[in-house]
Amino acid sequence: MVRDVKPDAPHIDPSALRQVSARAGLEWLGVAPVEPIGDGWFAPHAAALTQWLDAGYNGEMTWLAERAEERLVPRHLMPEARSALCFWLPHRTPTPDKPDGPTGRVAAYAWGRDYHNILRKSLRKVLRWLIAQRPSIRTYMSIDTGAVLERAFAERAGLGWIGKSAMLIHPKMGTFGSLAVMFTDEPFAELTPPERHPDRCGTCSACLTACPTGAIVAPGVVDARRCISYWTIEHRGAIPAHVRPWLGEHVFGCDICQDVCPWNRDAPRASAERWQPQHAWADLGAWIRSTSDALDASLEGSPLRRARGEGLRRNALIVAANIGAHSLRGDIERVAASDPDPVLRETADWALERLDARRASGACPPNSP
Ligand code: B12
Ligand code: SF4
Ligand code: SF4
Repeated sequence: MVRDVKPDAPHIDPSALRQVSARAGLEWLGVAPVEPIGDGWFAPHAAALTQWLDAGYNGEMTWLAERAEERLVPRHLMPEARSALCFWLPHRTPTPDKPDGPTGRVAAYAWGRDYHNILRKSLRKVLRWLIAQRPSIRTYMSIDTGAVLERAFAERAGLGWIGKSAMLIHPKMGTFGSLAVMFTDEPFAELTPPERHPDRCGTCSACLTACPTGAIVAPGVVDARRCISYWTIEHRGAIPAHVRPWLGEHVFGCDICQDVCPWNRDAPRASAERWQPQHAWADLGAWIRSTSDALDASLEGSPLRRARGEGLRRNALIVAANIGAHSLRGDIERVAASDPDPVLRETADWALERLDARRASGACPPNSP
């Protein structure tokens, strides 16, 4: 039985909620209804998740399957949930110039401070205000890591549509934004648009064509096992040899399907002041020479830490080989000879072989970096 808002509860003013969320630094707020048993508008999203998991597209991200029940039926996560407040935080700043020397490309969401922390702070401000309006209010917050299909709610809340790249596309802000969802037991029906946002991909298929690994296996469906983002961020341990060349120069994440999207062409950039893009380009040599623990510690407060020090150094070794960074040969040899981590030693051996092969094939001129 669905519980209604308590009769003694004062009604929360929806326009005031909008202002509060804007003051908390959240660029857009939309509200989606949470269906009683995860059906209604949510049903095709639930079906898409089931098919996706059945196909094994989650790779080794077993945590997605383990909490599938809550993703599929949001009220299993929070039985009293009536609405999902969906927030959008743009994160793309102007691209800093590529520095000299061997560098790896980092996905835009990780150029500055960890968006999880920024969103958490902002959402807490909204939550404090909600509690002041109705002390009995119940909420559940998901900032990326909750068992919530965030894009599905954001789409229903009118923030945009899910494009063929599987990205949520905001008509003004494009795709370079992070999402957060807060379930509440307040209906906020006034803020819910009557329908989902129309799909505006039209005949475009630029993302499908541009994805270098064919990871977008159908419109809106990404096979993580082919996605550079998965291998460089989520995968632990050795990256299989056949996958290593796929990384190209991508040392953490991948933005190719977003970079080619026409909806990003005129999208406003987030303020560099707020985001301070410090990690757009990774100094491969510095990462390879560092110890894994020291690298990890130096990245406090950055989303790069998700891959851990050893994962970042593994990626750096692969990218160094992919781009033919011969100047790093000595550093790579030191990892191959004496790094305590067997995965890194093996990856370094592979990198040295690949550098040799590139030079032998004439792919790298003698004076390459
Ligand atoms: C697991 C995960 C990944 C995995 C798997 C990617 C994937 N497509 O699922 C990997 C590691 C590969 C990944 C990569 C990236 N991710 Co990610 N990821 C997630 C996470 C944690 C869960 C996503 C999930 O549940 N996937 C399961 C599949 C089934 O869901 P889905 O891909 O969203 O598919 C939906 C639609 O496509 C739709 N759909 C598909 N077919 C059909 C058919 C019909 C009829 C309908 C109605 C719907 C439909 O239904 C699905 C469910 O809604 C979310 C955070 C969250 N809690 O939601 C972030 C999230 C989706 N990622 C995000 C980002 C930024 C990225 C990257 C851009 C990072 C980067 N630069 O490297 C890439 C982009 C890759 C891509 N093109 O999707 C953002 C997306 C923001 C946005 N604007 O959309 C999120 C929301 C994190 C956040 N809080 O901001 N990610
Ligand atoms: S993030 Fe890169 S590898 Fe993954 S789907 Fe997009 S273009 Fe393909
Ligand atoms: S690149 Fe084209 S097809 Fe892909 S998401 Fe953007 S508009 Fe849609």
